[in-house]
Order: sequence, then C-alpha cells, then structure tokens
Amino acid sequence: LPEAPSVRPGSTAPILPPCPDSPPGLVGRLLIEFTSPMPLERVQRENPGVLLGGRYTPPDCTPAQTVAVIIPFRHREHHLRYWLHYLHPILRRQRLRYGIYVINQHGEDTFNRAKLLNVGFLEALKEDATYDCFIFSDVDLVPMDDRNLYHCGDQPRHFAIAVDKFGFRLPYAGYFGGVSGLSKAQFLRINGFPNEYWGWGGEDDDIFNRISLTGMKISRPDIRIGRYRMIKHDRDKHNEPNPQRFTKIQNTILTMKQDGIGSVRYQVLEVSRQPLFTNITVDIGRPP
Ligand code: UDH
Repeated sequence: LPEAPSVRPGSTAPILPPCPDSPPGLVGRLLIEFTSPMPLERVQRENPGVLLGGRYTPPDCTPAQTVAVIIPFRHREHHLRYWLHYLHPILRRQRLRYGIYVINQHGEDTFNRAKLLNVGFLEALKEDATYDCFIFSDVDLVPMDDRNLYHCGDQPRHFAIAVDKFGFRLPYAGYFGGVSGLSKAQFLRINGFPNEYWGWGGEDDDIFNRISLTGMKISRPDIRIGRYRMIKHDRDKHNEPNPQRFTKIQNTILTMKQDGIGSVRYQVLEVSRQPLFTNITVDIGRPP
C-alpha cells in the first residue's frame, strides 16, 4: 500500500515537501510573440489555478519564499494581458508562491515609476505580511526562458539583462532596469527606492547606487538565460525624459537617507482583486 502523506498534528492538511531548487517542470527557451490579440477571458481560462487577486501556491510542495510581483502601471492594458498570459504559467512552473500587484498611477500628472514601486512594496505587505521577496517588473518585459527564476537570493538580483531592444546585451555595467528583485531585508536596507524621480529615466541608476553604497552586489543570471522580449511601444504621454536625472544620480549618497520607503506619501484610491492580479489605484501626487 502507498504510504499516506504525513499530517501536521491538529490539522488535516498534508505536510508538503520543500519545493526543489531546480523545479523539474521547466521547459527552458520559450517562443514569445505579441502579434495575435490576447483577450483577458482567454488568459483567465488558461490559468484556472490562479486565485482571486492573482495569488498562487504550488499544490505539491512548500516554497521557501513568498514573492510579490510589483508592476508600475498606467494605460497599458494590452501589455498587461500579454504579461499575464506569459508570466502566470512561467511562475507556476517555477513552483513559486506569489501574488501579482499592478500599481496604477491615478490621473495624468507626470509618471513616477520608482514611487509606484515603493507603494507596491507597502501595499503588498498590507495584503500579506509573509511576503519576503519583491520582484519589480515593467509591464512590457516578458522573459524568454523559464530558467530565469523569479525569486530572491543573498544579493539584489537583476533579471532583465539581455533585452531584445538592446541587442540581448547589458546596455552598461551598472544597468539595473526593467526587472529586478530584492528581499524584504535588502529593500529596507537601501531605504527602498527614490520617490523624487518624476518622468522617464535615472531611478534605476539611483537604485543601483543605493545597492552599491550599502555594500551589496548585484547578482545576475547567465546571459543566455536572462533574455527578454520587450513589447514595442511609443513613448507614453506624461513620461518625458527627466532632465534632472543626471544630477540626481550623482547625489544618491546625500538623498537616500531622507528619500525612500521611510518618506513615501500617497493615497490609495481603490484596491480591486481581479482574477489574475490585484489592481491598486493610487494618487502619488505630482512633481514639486
Ligand atoms: N509605464 C506605464 N505607463 C506609462 C509609463 C510607464 O505603465 O505611461 C510603466 C510600464 O510598466 C513600463 C514602465 O513603466 O514598462 C517603464 O516605462 P517605459 O516602458 O516607458 O520605459 P522604456 O525605457 O521606454 O521601456 C521608454 C520609451 C521608449 C520609446 C521608444 C520609441 N521607439
């Protein structure tokens, strides 16, 4: 007779073994394309195991971490559908316990990616205090290889190192843009992300500076595995290149103690649990 699974005292739920470091169901290189339209109903149908709010827990093992995926967002619904279509199956094959948080900037004032990511960190923890790993992902970046594991390690991790738009190369040695991941402890150690980068550019370099200044090092996957497709798009309205970014990134050492997760001010307007993600619409104010 097969052995009955062990059961925790006082509970009927079986104790599941730890999830393996190398999940057995991964497939490696993936075909990613953004040509055929992607209805949300189809993505929902294809992901029945995902719970309301975009939560998932592997049925057959206990993951070491709980991962909050945070997406900075405004007016990119068609990108989000592709992202959900590709990422849910990948994260499931990676045997992650995770939740997806879309942080939607309210209004039409200048976009602020890093401040939205700070909001995502705090709001995800309000939903579930057990999150201990945070993956920050642009909505238009889809990994081309499921061996690029969306989890945290003993150093901050940069995932999107070989994006098609940059010829599948790191654009410069200190690049930390697109998709990155920090444990809760690593994020708090750098006082989170800067809140004062309004418009496009520089905030990822400021985050890189924060990591270096606190004595940490970036970890990256193999260049053959960290490949991404970026959904082509024009520059958004109200996210023009920020002319202050060059001087700001010279001053991280002076600003990072005052400007960060400890000083972020915002107002949540709506939390809505959708079948494949949690949408948090937030007023983050406007540039001074
Ligand atoms: N984002 C939005 N809405 C916006 C602006 C930004 O959702 O209006 C989010 C989204 O997750 C996006 C991320 O912020 O992936 C980064 O912004 P971005 O995609 O504009 O930055 P990227 O460097 O592109 O990818 C810059 C403009 C490129 C124009 C190229 C024209 N050929």
